Amino acid sequence: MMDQPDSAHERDTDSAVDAALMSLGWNDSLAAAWHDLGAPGTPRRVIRLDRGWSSIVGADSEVHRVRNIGADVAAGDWVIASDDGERVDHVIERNSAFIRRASFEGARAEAHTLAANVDVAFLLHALTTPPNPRRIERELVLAFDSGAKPVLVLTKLDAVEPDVAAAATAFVDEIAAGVDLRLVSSRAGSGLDAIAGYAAVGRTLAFLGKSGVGKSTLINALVGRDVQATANVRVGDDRGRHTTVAAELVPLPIGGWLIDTPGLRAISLWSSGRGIERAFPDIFDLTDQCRFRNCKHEDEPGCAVQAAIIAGTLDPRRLVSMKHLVAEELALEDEQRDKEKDKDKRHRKPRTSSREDTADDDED
Ligand SMILES: Nc1nc2c(ncn2[C@@H]2O[C@H](COP(=O)(O)OP(=O)(O)OP(=O)(O)O)[C@@H](O)[C@H]2O)c(=O)[nH]1
Ligand SMILES: [Mg+2]
Ligand SMILES: [Zn+2]
Repeated sequence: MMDQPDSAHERDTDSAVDAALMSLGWNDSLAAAWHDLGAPGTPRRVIRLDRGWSSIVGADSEVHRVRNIGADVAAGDWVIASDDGERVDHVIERNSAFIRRASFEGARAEAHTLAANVDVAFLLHALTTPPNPRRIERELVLAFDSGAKPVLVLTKLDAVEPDVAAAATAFVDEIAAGVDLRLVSSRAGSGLDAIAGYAAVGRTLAFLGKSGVGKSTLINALVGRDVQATANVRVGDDRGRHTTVAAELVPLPIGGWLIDTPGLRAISLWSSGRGIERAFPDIFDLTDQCRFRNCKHEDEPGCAVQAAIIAGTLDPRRLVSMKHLVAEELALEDEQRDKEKDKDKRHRKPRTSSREDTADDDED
């Protein structure tokens, strides 16, 4: 990591440090972002996030606990601690981040980052509950916007009849065309190799999904021992008990890391990328064939989307769902714009009589 070592010994030490960082997930783009910050301190990775605290580990493998005061930190982030080792000073620019809108009442739009610097985002759903297409679509939008590769996983294969699994697979495949889809049973140990196949030294995988879908159980099955606590779902409604309470990076025996996350009730959008477009490629492809460029796919003549619905090749619920997501995203953008305006007002210096200032105030 250091430049121009002046002895063979230092060179060896440097390459050992590099190798240790690489196995933690350090890479060229993170290194470039760190250099852009002026290469301060020692980069360490957040391997566990509790309320207000990060557990961070660096090339020396020692775990330190630091406070996150004022820093937006997520599990998987690379950070620099302050010189006194008390708190996080910098969060190095992320390669990817799975972000949702924080779901507390009354609050204005706030982002909640579930996991950062993730290469593959696994979206887990239990086969014991009929697949919820609207939720899957939302998760896909977030996953595509995160920059990670999404993979859908249907869990608890052992707990359902083969025809139930086959029907769910066909159904999900249609909602998530082109997205990898895997079936697993942590209990029977089936399908694990396919999941492990995504892992590699330095690579980070993350498990996301509702409480009780079997995220922690699958991690234990992949690791080969009980590293994460698990708990039975409620009898009757299949709901989990929110057993995992902190996002945590678990090292995999084959190399790389797996982030276990607490079960998520709601998935609200936080995005302004191309997530919706990528989660609905079928509709976006059709849109290109509509006669009018600004077609709303309602009753315009020459609408290819409505034609597909009439022909039975597109489920109308999918169009409704996509429109909801687009509306949600637009509302969120408005809210974010308002928030920025408020912030600007608060931080604005005392007014001068300069004309540019006045012009700024009048800007949208
Ligand atoms: N039959 C069967 N049950 C499973 C399987 N995987 C998980 N379960 C059960 O599902 C329940 C919930 O599993 P967890 O791994 O705790 O679920 P989680 O997704 O980590 O839940 P939270 O931590 O609450 O978000 C446990 O009782 C598991 O034994 C499976 O492959 N087959
Ligand atoms: Mg769990
Ligand atoms: Zn149209």
